[in-house]
Amino acid sequence: MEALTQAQRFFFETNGYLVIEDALPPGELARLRAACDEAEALWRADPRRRGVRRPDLEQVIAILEYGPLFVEMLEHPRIFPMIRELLGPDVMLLDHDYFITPAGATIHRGWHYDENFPSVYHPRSRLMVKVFYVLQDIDWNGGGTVILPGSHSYPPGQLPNPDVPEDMPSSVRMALPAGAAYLMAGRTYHCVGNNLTGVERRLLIYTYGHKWMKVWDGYEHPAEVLAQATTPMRRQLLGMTDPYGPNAPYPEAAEVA
Ligand SMILES: O=C(O)CCC(=O)C(=O)O
Repeated sequence: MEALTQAQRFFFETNGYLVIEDALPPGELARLRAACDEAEALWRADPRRRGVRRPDLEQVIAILEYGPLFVEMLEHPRIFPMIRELLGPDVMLLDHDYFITPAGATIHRGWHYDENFPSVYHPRSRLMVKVFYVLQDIDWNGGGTVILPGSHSYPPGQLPNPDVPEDMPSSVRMALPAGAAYLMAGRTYHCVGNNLTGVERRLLIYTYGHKWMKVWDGYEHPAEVLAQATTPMRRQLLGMTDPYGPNAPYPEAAEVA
């Protein structure tokens, strides 16, 4: 059975992103928020922990290191099959973060591609897909990601970078309820929105690529995370398999000996 409906597939291929409104049921969302609160408290208590600490962005780098639930999220039963279908069976994790946009944060000329390799222009290939899990309601002015639909099929270097993110013509705002998720292609032009509310915005972000790519610098997995690779797919996702060897079967419940 295919993970994406035909309508979802067409939408993603045409627009370079896709919203899944009810990705996390209430119980799962509550567990995830509790785990994120715990991670955030640890991170705030110890400035040596890796991250970005700026008035316009707080980023807990390498969220997998903060507990097993974040590792389980790699293979989220609703979302991961969609990602695997979009990227192919050689899917691997590239980076993983917990993002907090502080209340009042404003972003200037922040539009960018995640997949910005000027010497590689293969508009019909897909190197990266990112999933954003929305942990609390995001208001219209609450700093939701601003996305330019269809920009993944433009040649790089041709799009403007307005000072106010929301001024980009034809852009859409990811103002979404808690429990939603959205997928975005690595070549889709996007920006963090201005958070004009009094509420912080919190998101979990996982970026997937292919197993012949390199895990992003700074996200190399420590032994405690690798020890949680209990299935062939997790081993592949964590970069523990031969980049050019056979792909992990999926679905696959078998434990690794
Ligand atoms: O926080 C966001 O809305 C977008 C984050 C972003 O730009 C990125 O992950 O590349």
